[in-house]
Amino acid sequence: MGFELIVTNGTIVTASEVLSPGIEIGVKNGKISCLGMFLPRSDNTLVVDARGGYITPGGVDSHVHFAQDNSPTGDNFTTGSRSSIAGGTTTVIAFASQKKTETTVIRCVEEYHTRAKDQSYCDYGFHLILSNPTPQIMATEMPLLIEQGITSVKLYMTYEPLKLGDAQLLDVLMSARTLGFTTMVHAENSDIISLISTRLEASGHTAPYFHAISRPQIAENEATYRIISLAELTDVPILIVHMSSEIAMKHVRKAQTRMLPIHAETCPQYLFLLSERLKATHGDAFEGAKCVCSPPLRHDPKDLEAMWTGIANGTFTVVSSDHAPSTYGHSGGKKLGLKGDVMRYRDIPNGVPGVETRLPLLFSYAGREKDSRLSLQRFVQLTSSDPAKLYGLEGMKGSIAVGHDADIVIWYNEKELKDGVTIRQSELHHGVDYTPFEGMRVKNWPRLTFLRGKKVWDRDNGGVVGDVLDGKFLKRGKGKIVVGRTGGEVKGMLAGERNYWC
Ligand code: DUC
Ligand code: ZN
Ligand code: ZN
Repeated sequence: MGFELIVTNGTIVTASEVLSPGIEIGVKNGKISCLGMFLPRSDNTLVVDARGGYITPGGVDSHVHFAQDNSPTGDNFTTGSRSSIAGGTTTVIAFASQKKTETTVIRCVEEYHTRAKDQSYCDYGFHLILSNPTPQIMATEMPLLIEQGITSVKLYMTYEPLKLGDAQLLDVLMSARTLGFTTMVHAENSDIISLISTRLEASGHTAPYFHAISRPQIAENEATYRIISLAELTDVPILIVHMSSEIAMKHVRKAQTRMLPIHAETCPQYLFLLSERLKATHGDAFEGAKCVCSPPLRHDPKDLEAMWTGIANGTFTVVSSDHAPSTYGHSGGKKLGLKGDVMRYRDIPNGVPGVETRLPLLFSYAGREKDSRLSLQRFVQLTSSDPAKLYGLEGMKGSIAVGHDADIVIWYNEKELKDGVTIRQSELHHGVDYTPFEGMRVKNWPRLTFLRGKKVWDRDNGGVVGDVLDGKFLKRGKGKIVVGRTGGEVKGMLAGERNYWC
């Protein structure tokens, strides 16, 4: 049998190369089986003309929230994954979230499987949110989950219903050391936020804008330094999610310079949006609720600039969307923070949608134009290949290379789309009723998306042409360390001192 699909006449971008335009992709059984020139066609080969556009790997969005209990008006797997493929993302890693009252995680993971199975347009995996990491769970249930392909956890240092204290964080890190799962951390100091919030509330400062005032950069800074210290103490790799401030990012940079395996993630909202977006607009005093996310949007364009520097200089390993959707117009969504005329930012569900806009926003700044901020290869690293490595999908996802799943995005030839695309809620495919990026212009958009060799998105001919039965659960292996290494000595400790207690 020949190739079932050949993609021709495009420029393939990988994490390390921009290949010559003549190179074609040959696909067999849903996998990339050949990269070469003048690949042989058979009668059964579908030849897709990339029309001189760039070809990148399907996006791997390693941080999305679909079908979570705490955002009942947001996206389920069907709407969230539909939005994913329309924006070129073919793999998402969502969350199965343990409640603090639960003394098992098996039930919760099973429940999230039922929320996704046969309801996803793209491939998916789960991270486990651990809010009650009992010794029993860590000793007996985590090994089972790892066998089942759930090889990462998210820990919170803030939010009463989710947060772990330092002793609990250390216990989980010690388990990660033994079991090898990847640990993601939401780093903000809970007590700082709580004290400021109580005082803001007492003085009547409760409109959405005060969300940003209640979570200053110092809260992110302190928690970031603390979790890096705990990770260094236990010699365990971590990834700090959704970073937004330069002062916190500098701790990561410094740790990486010391070769510690500290990874970091940022998101488009921290590259493009400022806290002014939390203020009243369009005559709607509450509209800022649409941009309530945590950490909050920061105040100064220099804050955005700093995140772009982290993108370019390698501090960030991944750019995820942190798609955390809550409908604005629904009383169970963002409007939970509005009781009659009274606005209360503490009751507004946190998060912004963005799974569909992540790739187009970042791709607009990738390349060699005057206004480019990252190379095309770095775009691929941040959005596909490095999240795949970090979360145990290496060899399967995130790369246009032989043996990988044929997850492929074909962008427009720039001449075809001279004016770019203006982001409009009316054109997006998620289940929420707004986008924080409304009206922003991007230079390009995925014209075609393929999932394991099947066309699932064709912007000019039918839009979403995939099916909810296309997406499959990804049994992930253990993640790789992308930055730094374990096994280093700790400042002020004797060589091998850890062996006394580790
Ligand atoms: N953390 C997330 O990861 N997403 C949304 C809100 C939050 O606090
Ligand atoms: Zn978080
Ligand atoms: Zn999140």
